[in-house]
Amino acid sequence: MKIGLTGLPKSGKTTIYNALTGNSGVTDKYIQAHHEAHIGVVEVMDERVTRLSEMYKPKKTIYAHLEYSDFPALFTTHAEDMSANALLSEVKTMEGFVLVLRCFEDSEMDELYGKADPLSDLQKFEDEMLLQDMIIAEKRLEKIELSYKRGIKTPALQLEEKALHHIVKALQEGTPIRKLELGTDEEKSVRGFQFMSQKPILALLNCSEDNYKQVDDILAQIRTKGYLAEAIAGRFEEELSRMEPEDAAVFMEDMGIRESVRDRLTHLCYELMGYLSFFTVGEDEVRAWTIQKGDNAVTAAGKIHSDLARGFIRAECFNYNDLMAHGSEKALREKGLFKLEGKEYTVKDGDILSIRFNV
Ligand SMILES: Nc1nc2c(ncn2[C@@H]2O[C@H](COP(=O)(O)OP(=O)(O)OP(=O)(O)O)[C@@H](O)[C@H]2O)c(=O)[nH]1
Ligand SMILES: [Mg+2]
Repeated sequence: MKIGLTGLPKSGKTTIYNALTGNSGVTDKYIQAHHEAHIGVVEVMDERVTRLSEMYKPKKTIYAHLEYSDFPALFTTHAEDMSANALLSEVKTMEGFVLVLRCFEDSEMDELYGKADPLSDLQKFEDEMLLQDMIIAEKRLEKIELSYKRGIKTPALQLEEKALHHIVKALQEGTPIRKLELGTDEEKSVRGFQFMSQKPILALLNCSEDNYKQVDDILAQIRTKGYLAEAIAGRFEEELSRMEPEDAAVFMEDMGIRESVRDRLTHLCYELMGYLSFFTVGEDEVRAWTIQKGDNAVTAAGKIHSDLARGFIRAECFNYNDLMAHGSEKALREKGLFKLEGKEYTVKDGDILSIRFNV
C-alpha cells in the first residue's frame, strides 16, 4: 500500500515524513534539500492482530504495513532540472496522495514563498495535475488518430478513444478524473496511464503548535470541495517522534492529541483508500493483509500468493468479531458461523480466511 507525500515546495512534507517514520530526512527552509524520494514503512497498529496472536500463539505475528514516499516538491523548476519525468513516473506508482499544505506562519518563509494560503495551494496543485493528465491524454489521442488513418481501428482503440475524450472534456472543465464516473471498461482501458488526478487525495494542513486548533474554518472549506482533510502540527509531531515515549505522552496530553501521528494518518489513509483488513491465522503465523472495499475472495487470495488466486477453490471464512464473541473456532462451527465462500464472495473487514487451492 503505497502513499505519496506530495505538495508544493516547503510545505513540510519531509518534516511530516520524519514524524511518521522516525527517519531523519533533511529539511530546509531555503534550498531543495533532496532530489529523490525518501521511502519509509510504517506498521499498521491493529489491536485485533494482537488479540489473535494471544489466542493462536503463533511463531510470527505480522501487522500490515503502509509505505510512505516523501517526494521532492513537484511542479517546480527544480523538478524540471532533475529529470522531472523520472520523478513523475515514480509518483504515479502511488495508490493515493497525502497533499501537504503549508499552514504555519514563518516570517522568513512568508517572505520567500508568500504567505501560507492552503486553499490556493490546493487549487494550484490540482491544476498542475490536470495539466499533466491533459498532456498525456491529448498525446495519446493524437496517436490513436494516426492509427485510424493507417486503417487500424480496433474495438479496443475505439473504447480507449471514447474514455480519453470523456477525460479530456472533464479536465478542460477543471474536473479531476477521480470525480468522473468512468464505466468499468473505460476505466480499464485507461488504467495504464496512471493519471495523477485520478488518485485519491487527503489534504493535510501542516500547522504550527499555535494555530493547529484554529483551522476548522479552512478544513470545512476544503471538505466542502469534496476532499478528505485533516490538520496536524508537523514540526511539533517531528519533535515528539524524537522524544522518549513517556515524555512525548506528556506533551501530547498538553496539546490534546490522543493518538500518535502514525496511527492518525493510518486511519485517514485507510478511509481515503477504502482499505480494509483481513487476517490469516495459524500456529506458524498470524498476519494482517490489506485489500480494498469490494474486493472479492480471489483478490484477497492473490494478496497472499498468486498461486492461491490462480488455483482458488474455496475460502474458509469466519469473522474476527464472531470469534471474539464465541471464543473459539469450534464454537463458530457449531453456530454455523464458519463458512465456505466462493470466488465472488466480497471480503469484509475483519474476516479470517483460509484459502483452499489447487495448482
Ligand atoms: N514553523 C514551522 N516550520 C515548519 C513546520 N513544518 C516544517 N517547517 C519548516 O519548513 C521548512 C521546510 O520543511 P520541509 O519538511 O523540508 O518541507 P518540504 O515540503 O519537504 O520541502 P521540499 O522537499 O524542499 O519541497 C523547514 O525549515 C521546516 O523546519 C511547522 O509546522 N512550523
Ligand atoms: Mg522535502
